[in-house]
Amino acid sequence: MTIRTIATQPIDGQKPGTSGLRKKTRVFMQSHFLENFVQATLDAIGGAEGKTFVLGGDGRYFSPQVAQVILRMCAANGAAKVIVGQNALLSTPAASHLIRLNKTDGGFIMSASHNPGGLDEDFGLKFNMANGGPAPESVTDAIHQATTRITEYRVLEAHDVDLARIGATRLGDMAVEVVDPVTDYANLMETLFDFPKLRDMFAAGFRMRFDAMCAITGPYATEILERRLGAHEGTVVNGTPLPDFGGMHPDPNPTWAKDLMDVMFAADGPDFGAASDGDGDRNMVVGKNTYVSPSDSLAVLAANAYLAPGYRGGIAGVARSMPTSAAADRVAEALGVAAFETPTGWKFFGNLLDAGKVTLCGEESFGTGSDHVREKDGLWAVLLWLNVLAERGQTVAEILADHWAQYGRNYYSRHDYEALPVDQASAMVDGLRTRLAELPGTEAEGMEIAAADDFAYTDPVDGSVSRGQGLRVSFTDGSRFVIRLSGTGTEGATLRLYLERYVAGPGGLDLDVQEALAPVAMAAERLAGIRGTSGREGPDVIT
Ligand code: VG1
Ligand code: CO
Repeated sequence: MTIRTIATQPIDGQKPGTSGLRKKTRVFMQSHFLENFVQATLDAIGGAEGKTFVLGGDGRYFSPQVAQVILRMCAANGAAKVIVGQNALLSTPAASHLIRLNKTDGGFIMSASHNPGGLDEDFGLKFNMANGGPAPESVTDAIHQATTRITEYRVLEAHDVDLARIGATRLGDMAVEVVDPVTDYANLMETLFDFPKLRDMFAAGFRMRFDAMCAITGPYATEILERRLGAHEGTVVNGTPLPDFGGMHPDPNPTWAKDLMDVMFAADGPDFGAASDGDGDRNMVVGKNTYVSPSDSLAVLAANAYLAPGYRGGIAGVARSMPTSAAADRVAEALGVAAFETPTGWKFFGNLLDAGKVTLCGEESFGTGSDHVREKDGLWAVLLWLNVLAERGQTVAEILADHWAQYGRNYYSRHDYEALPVDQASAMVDGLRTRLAELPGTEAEGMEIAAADDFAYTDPVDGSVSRGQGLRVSFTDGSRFVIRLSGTGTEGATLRLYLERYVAGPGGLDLDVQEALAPVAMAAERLAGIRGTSGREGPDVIT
């Protein structure tokens, strides 16, 4: 087998966003596009010589071809070994676990996560480090730099590796090990949660619906919920991963997982419902007639984690992304543990987790996780909820009500304005940014502005600084809104408006969420003019 060195030129637009490089699939299919990015990644991490990597993804369209290219390029760049999920499948948390379990040098995850898949939809590629977590900004910046200077890439001329067959094989001088994508992950879950207790709960008639949205968690959820925990066959729906996710948008929120919402709010709905996203790192949790906002979910899990065997000793601290509600902070305060506020994106949690400063992390975007891996983990969150339900013997609604009675309630919602013209969206954000300094002390919708800034984060572990992470405006009554542009979209710009209002209780804990937040939304409109400028009547997606 010959190693070929192919001459190439830099291709524009290879800057990784919030979570890896995401583009329209056809863009990834352009000549040299994928190869340039893979070579730039390998160069940016100091080469592949002698290294071991993990490879897998959510099975979306184009993944089988991409997996073969990555294998051939790793071989040509001198890698010692690549561990691949069977059929190139691995959920993002399972990939993170395999990287750590096998003490590898990192891994490639082929996914655009919650973005739709298919020839006319999205593809994505992300590199994770030896700790199992997404490459930090220093590395993604280095990758981007390398893409702007690239002149050649190396690839082995070889036949495709048979990724359907589990076992060891070789590609040139490189070892390839094809592994079952589910087993190691499922075993990890057994160490964290009380499986016998959960089995008893299901045996006693507890009913659940898990919507895998035709994405990667299907096989994981089927193995864990139905086989290992004895939930009824059919508990997992849309359980077969499809290259185009069956035409669905694999984003677990009330809009895109509407089927699940309908079932959970029907008269004879199950006790518990959940959904996860394309690559299995997100979760939506729903009780009978009860939607749990991701910010509340993080807070409830932080308060109750000690009920699960893996967290019996308590948690070291909690971290949340800046736009996530402060509900988790109140729990941290009550527990006497540290609370951290990071920029959006899981890569910012890695250092805190590695340093043992936090045990639980979460984002308002349906992401929750712990120090068991270095990614958010959809099924993990579902299992922790199940463990809490089993221990407390309460419904989801009762647990939420108790939580708010104890800590007060952070009403929370995110309004997304999608596919805006890029210039228009940037102008709105820039316009507000230039006025931030003059806002404190002024009023909007009868509320006084207490503070306004552009969030910057100094990593407490390595001192690195990340600026421009979202505009936040807070009011003297504790309400606030945040505005930032999405870093995962592939078309136009998506503007996210995050709204929050705190009510201490005991009264006012059962308001309609959008009504409770209406004044904050109006203040945001007054200051940022999103509807006025875009001409939109309202957000495209409300979560
Ligand atoms: C979004 C979410 C963010 C999340 C990221 C990746 O980013 O807001 O919280 O970490 O997606 O999630 P953005 O830049 O579009 O707001 V996943 O599950 O799509 O990898
Ligand atoms: Co995801």
